[in-house]
Amino acid sequence: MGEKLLLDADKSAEAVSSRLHIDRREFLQFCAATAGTLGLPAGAEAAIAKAVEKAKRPSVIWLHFQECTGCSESLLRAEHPTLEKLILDVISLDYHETLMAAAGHQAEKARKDAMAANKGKYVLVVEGAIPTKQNGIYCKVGGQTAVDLVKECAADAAAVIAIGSCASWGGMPSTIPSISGADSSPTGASGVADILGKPVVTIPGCPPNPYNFLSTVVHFLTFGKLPATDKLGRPLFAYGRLIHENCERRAHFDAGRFAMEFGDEGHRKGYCLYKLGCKGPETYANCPTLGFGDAGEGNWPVGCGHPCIGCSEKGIGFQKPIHQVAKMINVAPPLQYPRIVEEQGKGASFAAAAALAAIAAAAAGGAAMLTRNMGLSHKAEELEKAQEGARSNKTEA
Ligand code: FSX
Ligand code: SF4
Ligand code: F3S
Repeated sequence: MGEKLLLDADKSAEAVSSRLHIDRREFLQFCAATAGTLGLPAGAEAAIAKAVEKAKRPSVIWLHFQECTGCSESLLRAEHPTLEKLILDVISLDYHETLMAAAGHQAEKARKDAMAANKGKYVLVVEGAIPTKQNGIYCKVGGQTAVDLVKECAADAAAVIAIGSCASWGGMPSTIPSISGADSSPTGASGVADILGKPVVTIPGCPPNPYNFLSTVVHFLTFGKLPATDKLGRPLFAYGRLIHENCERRAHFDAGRFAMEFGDEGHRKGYCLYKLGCKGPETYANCPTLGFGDAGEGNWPVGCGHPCIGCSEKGIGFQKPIHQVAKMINVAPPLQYPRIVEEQGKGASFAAAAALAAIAAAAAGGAAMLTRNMGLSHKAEELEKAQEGARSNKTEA
């Protein structure tokens, strides 16, 4: 960052830290992390710091429909104090059924007042799916159906954000029961875009990563518009890549080392979970790079040893059986990884193995390489054992 930008960021941090009672350094770290998550160039943290300092807190109306409130919980339960402070102080949360003190008519009045006072300027956040069957009677708030409420609140909103898979595309409540003749969920649970008939920004995940929501809001504050999205309304900074592309177990996948059962040797050694039904190869999300709950790297489903169930992906999460293997889409073999069959420091050198893997992958072509590796779990282990044996024979000799 240039000296002027550094100074600017520092000034903003000073102001924000006294306003929100958070540590200056922590705030600057937050700005840098958000800029990184958004994929912004160096120096953007200064713009973010300034926006948080100066921007008038936008009014936010937050609706809850068919859901478990996990989206709100994940925002509020994050370990990092900055998160809850920022989310509650940077925006003006004027209506949120589970967080507001008001109830009944008072709460409804707060929503209507905020909407009238900020007409055309407020942000509407929707959490939960919207039931459509039988005129939407399965979810009512203050006597109004979810369908009517979301339409009313969206009419004068500056932006609509669907948080969580339920609001994005129906999520768990939209699961079609496996009974003959069923072609929709019992309540006809739908996503916000389907109800409004226009695209909205979606932050899918069950629950979604709170930092993806926060970064979207910060983008709105800093640039006055929502971030670029794909055709499903998902911000590209968070959902532009497959989980499989950034997974820390990817080297095992490429080397054909898979956990075959929960608790087997491969599982305990942290091998790839593809054969246990991991949906990372067909799920777009930044879970491996962001992690969850501020608990450090590796704290995400696959990092903890559970296959990704594709909770953020329409047609995969809650729909495709957990044990079913993923469809391989858009897989590029990572040239930067070494084969992991050889141990580092023994046999082939790390760099040599990496070079060999790169040449082999490039020569064989991604698809061929992947197909070849797919059944290698056991062969790789046999090969490893044979090499281990050869090495110990050599040492003994
Ligand atoms: Fe729950 Fe939210 Fe899942 Fe849905 O997150 S965590 S059921 S996405 O709407 O509350
Ligand atoms: Fe990671 Fe799953 Fe891909 Fe294996 S299949 S590399 S565990 S995302
Ligand atoms: Fe969900 Fe898979 Fe991420 S299960 S949280 S999309 S790793």
